[in-house]
Amino acid sequence: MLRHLVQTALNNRMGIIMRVGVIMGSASDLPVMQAAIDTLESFGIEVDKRVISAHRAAHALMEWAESAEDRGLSIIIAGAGGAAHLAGVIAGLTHLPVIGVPVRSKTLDGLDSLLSMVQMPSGIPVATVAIDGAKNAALLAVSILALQEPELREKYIDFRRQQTEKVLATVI
Ligand code: AIR
Repeated sequence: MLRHLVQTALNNRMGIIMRVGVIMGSASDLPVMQAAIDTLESFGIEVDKRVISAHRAAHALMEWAESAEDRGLSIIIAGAGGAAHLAGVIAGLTHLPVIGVPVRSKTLDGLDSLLSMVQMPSGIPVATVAIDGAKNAALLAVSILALQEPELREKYIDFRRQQTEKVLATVI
């Protein structure tokens, strides 16, 4: 937490404000979506967190998505379960990149979430990750932002290197 605050303060001092929106359809999605929040924050990225249901609060969602760029967001990560239209609706309302996280559902184990999110019609993309793949959603956002930010690029490459080293150091 402290590391994140220091990193964000440093970024802000350097005029670099990287802000990603993490939105979910219900507070019940938070245990899954927390991995996206934690991962983004570990890279010093500011997170704008919200719970807005595409079905229960459609008008509020429209307002949130349409003002996303003006509020400084550059990428949106949207997690929802069941009839998971959240990411697709947001993608239809903004030109910002949208990454969808299908959240595992009780009845169909998340297959419903996955299919309703991944099967977008041509012209409106949602980059859908695996069921409950919130961490990968954040890493994808980091790698996109890293294209423009050399320091973030170094950090991301370092993260990948450490991960590889850890795998290769595994003794069985
Ligand atoms: N949901 C909420 N509004 C529209 C959808 N698809 C999803 C939430 C959550 C699931 O419904 O994203 O994954 C169950 O929500 P709740 O609030 O009943 O726990």
